[in-house]
Amino acid sequence: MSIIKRYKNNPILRKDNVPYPVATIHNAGAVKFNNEYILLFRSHLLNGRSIIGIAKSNDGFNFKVSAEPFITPAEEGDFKIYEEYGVEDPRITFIDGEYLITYSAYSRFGVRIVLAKTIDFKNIERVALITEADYRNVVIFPEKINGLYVRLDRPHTGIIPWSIWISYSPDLIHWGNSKIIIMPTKYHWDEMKIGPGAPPIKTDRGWLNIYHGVFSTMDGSIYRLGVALLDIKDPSKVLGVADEWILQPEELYETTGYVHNVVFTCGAIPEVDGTVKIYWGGADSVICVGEANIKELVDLCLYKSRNPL
Ligand code: BMA
Repeated sequence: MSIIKRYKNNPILRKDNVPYPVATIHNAGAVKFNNEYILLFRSHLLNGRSIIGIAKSNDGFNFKVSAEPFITPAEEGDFKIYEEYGVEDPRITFIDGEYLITYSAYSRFGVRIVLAKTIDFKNIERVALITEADYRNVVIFPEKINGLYVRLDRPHTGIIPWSIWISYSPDLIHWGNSKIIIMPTKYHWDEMKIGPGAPPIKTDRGWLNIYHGVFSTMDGSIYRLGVALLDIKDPSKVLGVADEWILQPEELYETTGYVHNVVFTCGAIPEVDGTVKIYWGGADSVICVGEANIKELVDLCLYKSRNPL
């Protein structure tokens, strides 16, 4: 049996549930806000560029998409030239009374990460571009550690294979002291590239990091999900990386769509009963949810692990 239990009514959102014209709905950041579950998701427009929409739910399974998109490319100011080709793959972290949103901004100058903030999921304020080109998959930890903000990211450069790094910041704007923490493993399900998925989840045995890994085949790439556990006080210390994936494309809505054979996560919500709801995009076309037991994910990292580097 799979370690992630797919929700019986997957996919929970399809493009037909979006009240404006889109080709896809997928890759959602997720958070609880005032007893509601919020998803910020990526949609391709009918010109192939992406925007970010918002959906709300009382139970984490049945979502309603709001009438208007939540983030569309900036039309003026400093962000405009870096968002020209679209905005993608948002992650959400609640810290210091604010919801931080990190998303990919695409332009002719490459892909950069924008940090935005909201307190009400109605208005957003763009704060800064917090990477140069080329970075993706920035997830911010939900607590400061040793007085600093901490993030995981994935540089997107000529140096391969693309790996997961950690960086620190006193103010969320200036980041440094970067270290590589997890690298793809040769001849393994994640051998081509990996990247952080959901913002890390605090457990009593470490920070749980749900990430994606990619394997290249003659039929294109396969995106799967894996897990790693990082030390609570020093998250640059990897306590374990599970050798086995936790989710792979199997259902028709994951194997067929805008990009086939993709499960990709940007958000997961831990619950008080020790489970976690993991949200993923299926085939870059639909949004799915599944539940896992946090202890089982942690055990997989600790007792069935492979080398991080
Ligand atoms: C990555 C990103 C994701 C996407 C994935 C699979 O590079 O573009 O948004 O889900 O590819 O197509």
